[in-house]
Amino acid sequence: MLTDEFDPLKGEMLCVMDEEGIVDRSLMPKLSNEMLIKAYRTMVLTRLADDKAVKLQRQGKLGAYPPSRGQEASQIGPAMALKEGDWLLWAFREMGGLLWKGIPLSTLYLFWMGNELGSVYPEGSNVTPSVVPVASQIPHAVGIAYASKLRKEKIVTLAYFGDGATSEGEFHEGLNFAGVFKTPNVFVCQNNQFAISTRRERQSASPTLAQKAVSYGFPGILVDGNDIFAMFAAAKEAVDRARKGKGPTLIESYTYRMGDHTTSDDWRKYRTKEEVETWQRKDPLSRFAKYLKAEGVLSDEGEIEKEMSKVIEEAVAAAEAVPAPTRKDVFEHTYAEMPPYLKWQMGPGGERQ
Ligand SMILES: Cc1ncc(C[n+]2csc(CCOP(=O)(O)OP(=O)(O)O)c2C)c(N)n1
Repeated sequence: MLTDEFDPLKGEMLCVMDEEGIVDRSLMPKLSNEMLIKAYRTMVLTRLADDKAVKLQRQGKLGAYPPSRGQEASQIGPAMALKEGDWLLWAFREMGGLLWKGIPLSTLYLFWMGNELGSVYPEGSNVTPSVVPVASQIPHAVGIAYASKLRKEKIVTLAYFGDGATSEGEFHEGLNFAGVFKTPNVFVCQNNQFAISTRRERQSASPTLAQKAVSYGFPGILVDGNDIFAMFAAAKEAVDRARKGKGPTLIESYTYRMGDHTTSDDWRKYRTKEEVETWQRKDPLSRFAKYLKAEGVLSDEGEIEKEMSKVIEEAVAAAEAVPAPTRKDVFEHTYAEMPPYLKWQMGPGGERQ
């Protein structure tokens, strides 16, 4: 088991492929060429769609947007380990995981445009809407997993959250419950080194975040989050463990947010250009492309980029074609059945302030 081989208490980190190439071939997970290309295409789509979202925000077409540049492997690797029917919960910076799960890009753009229809996902996708209150998705994920356990369903629930989320009560409450009731959860803590401008070192005195799992009584593993293979391998093991009824796992993805916290932030105020450049050299996308080309799985990355740019233009056009939100939407999308006091507040045509 990888969780036995890599001890977070000793600071050991799982890495299959770094920026130089393969570190340890014996750790390479089994993935078909078809899966590899799908993963690469999703990574390219995420990178370009994320850049586009920042541009759209600058043009006044989106509200605030949290860029995910640099975290693509950290998100897509774990999502690749899920099966249809498994649940995925996210915060707000996980575009890659959602695209892998089949959420249309146009829906994600709609969400950032402030349209409630941007939280309506295809039936059966088993993805919950974005939650901005930090860590609030963790108890939800544990609740969903506990329910599936009680119903004896073989479903796994994966939740992403950031390093900042580990300082919230919900993190402790959720993981404590998960440990006691052995819920089928996979917790993916994306340690991108920052909670807005607060550095990881100011978040917790624990040398690693993965080791926090020890106190909850289940395995934790520290993983190179810019390595798609390591992220997939750790998540696959965790998903299999959860599906077999052996309980949860905490994965700390050691990565870096290359861009701003959101489009309202300016990273230059709290970190140096040199630091960012150091991490740019560890880029998960160029690492993966280099490997795929060396293995002869990828020949023309330019062609994929062109194709994905077209997908993005179509998604923007589709999102922009949806009528602008009205004030009524706030009322209509909150409950399956609107309670009387909300009906009163909304007024017959949604006109009451
Ligand atoms: C309960 C709560 N407190 C504060 C905020 C303001 N806030 C938004 S994002 C963020 C930082 C979150 O950091 P982290 O969990 O590491 O995720 P990241 O943004 O790095 O993806 C904060 C403090 C919030 N949304 N919710």
